[in-house]
Amino acid sequence: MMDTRPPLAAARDAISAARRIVIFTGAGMSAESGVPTFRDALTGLWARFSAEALATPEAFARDPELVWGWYEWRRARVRAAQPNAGHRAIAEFAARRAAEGSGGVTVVTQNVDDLHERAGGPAAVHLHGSLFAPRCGACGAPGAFATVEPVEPEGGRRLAPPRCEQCGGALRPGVVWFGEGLPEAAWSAASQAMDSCDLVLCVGTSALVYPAAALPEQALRAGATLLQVNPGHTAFDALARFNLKGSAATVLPALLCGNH
Ligand code: BV8
Ligand code: ZN
Repeated sequence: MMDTRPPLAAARDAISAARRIVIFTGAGMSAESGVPTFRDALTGLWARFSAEALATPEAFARDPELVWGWYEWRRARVRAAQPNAGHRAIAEFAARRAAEGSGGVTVVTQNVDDLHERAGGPAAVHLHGSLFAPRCGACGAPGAFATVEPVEPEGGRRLAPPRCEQCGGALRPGVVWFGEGLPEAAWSAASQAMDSCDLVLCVGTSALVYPAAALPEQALRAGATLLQVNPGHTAFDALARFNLKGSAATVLPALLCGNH
């Protein structure tokens, strides 16, 4: 029987009927906060590189100052950014469901920013690490940033990574680089959430990077409904029961909090 309801209304009904929801986010979630996505061309010092080329252990080994400078530039952009209406809608929605006891909401993100947390939402499962958790590249000991936060020039700069207090090795960003395995704890938490959810809401991801992109497919195989919010086309278009073609900060408040 043809579903004649407008997609937003039908999607809202599917969400209210769902018991356990996973919200799976990518770079598009933070785009309206001024954080560039991976599809956006790099600028300044890094204009001649692709993000995929810089976010590798090989690039860091070859030129640690170039790569550390890039991450410090990105961290400065995130510190200067604010959660957008999409992040806030997720936080409000999760709090309301918890208060009503109408089922859990798990946020699983590919993003290395802290905007989900700063929006007051549930701590997200960070599949690809964080810009705020440096560690020693040699002994793995957690590292710390300079107490006085440096001002990063707009176009970026080369910056020597700080030294590890334990072994003197160079600190590296606490992110997962291409060719590196994902943190075990985050992967198993995300995998369990996908297996036990009845709806997965994918927001702002191109679904190109694996193994993260395989997670919503895993939820589908476990019988969940897939709902997508993305202004563009992605590999999830064909898998989604509802495709809401719009931005995170405009669609999520209407979808999750009924503010339209
Ligand atoms: C590994 C942290 C082995 C670093 C990141 C299978 C098939 C093909 C390739 C592979 C495969 N398996 C592995 C690979 C290789 C590789 C990979 O997937 N390559 C891709 C490029 C083809 N994967 C890996 O290397 C992984 N590791 O396989 O290791 C191994 C295994 C065990 C033990 C040892 C080794 C590691 C992958 C993780 C890499 N790290 N980030 C950093 O941030 O610097 S990935 C990084 O890129 C992000 O975290 C994110 O995951 C990805 C970017 O994707 P999105 O988030 O989706 O963002 P994108 O910019 O692409 O798209 C934005 C979307 O938003 C668009 O759709 C757009 O339309 C939309 N949008 C825009 N504006 C808005 C919006 N939506 C809503 N609102 C808006 N306003
Ligand atoms: Zn060390």
